[in-house]
Amino acid sequence: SLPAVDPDVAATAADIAEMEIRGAATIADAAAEALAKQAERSEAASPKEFRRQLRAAAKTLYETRPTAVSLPNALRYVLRGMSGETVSELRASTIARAEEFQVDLAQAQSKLGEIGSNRLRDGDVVMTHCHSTDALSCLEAAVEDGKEIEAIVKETRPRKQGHITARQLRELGVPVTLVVDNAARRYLDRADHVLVGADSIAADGSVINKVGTSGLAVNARERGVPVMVAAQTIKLHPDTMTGHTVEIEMRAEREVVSDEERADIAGEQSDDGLTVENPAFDVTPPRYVDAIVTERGQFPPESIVILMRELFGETTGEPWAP
Ligand code: RUB
Repeated sequence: SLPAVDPDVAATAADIAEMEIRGAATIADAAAEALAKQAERSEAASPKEFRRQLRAAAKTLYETRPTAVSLPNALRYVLRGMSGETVSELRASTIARAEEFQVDLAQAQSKLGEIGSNRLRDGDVVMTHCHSTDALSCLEAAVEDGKEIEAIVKETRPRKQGHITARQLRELGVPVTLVVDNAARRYLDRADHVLVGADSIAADGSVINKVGTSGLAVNARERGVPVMVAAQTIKLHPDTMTGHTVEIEMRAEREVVSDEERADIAGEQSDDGLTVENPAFDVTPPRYVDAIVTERGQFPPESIVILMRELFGETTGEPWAP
């Protein structure tokens, strides 16, 4: 069994599980920082003990939410950079590697933003779903280039991440129309692009993102509105190259109905026959996606596997595997 983790690591894990820390890139950043904290605080007496502690921290962070591959990709990146013969060398290399990861993540996001902004023209209207820092980076770069952009922001039930998107777009000076999810198809008439992020991208180019993305993409295709996915390469899911499918997180029913509402729906009946399901993500097939924008350039979804092989070709196993 693995040793206990630093309280700060446990707190970060709890924040990810409860979505105080959320969104694939932000989760990855927090996970790298937590590993650095574990390294910094470690009082391990031997290199072996130090490695065991770091593996335990990685496992605790990994077990929070299953869908965003940026999390295991971040853990793997940091743990693979752990090197040295002594505890102090291991500590220093882990901390440096985590920092490098965080710097690269921020740089990749701004590079991706510049690339993605090339798809947006002056006067364009963009429809968003959920809250994606990668997607916002594209909008921010377009605004910085002096383009006038308007946004139609889907509320995104049940957690209303659309409110975060709306607030950040207003901070950029972008006019925002906030709509309930059910109004999306109606408002697609006014949109020049659908722009979303991703939690994972599979080898066949499928995009795993906030539930509702797939329906939005199908409707957008029907209306002729191009769908753009902003996703750093850390969102590429290496296991899908060998046929693994991405696990879709099922969250608590209380996010959808309160205990009171549930009792009200059940009425006189026993509530055994009432099921409330709350999948947090869904899968958009590649044929509904026009472009995946990464920090390495834009790709049609069907060709993303080439980039994936180049970047993750030899990646296998769990992030904390020795
Ligand atoms: C967040 C979500 C975001 C992606 C991309 O879901 O689906 O679109 O994580 O975000 P949740 P980013 O709110 O359940 O975490 O571009 O910031 O990585």
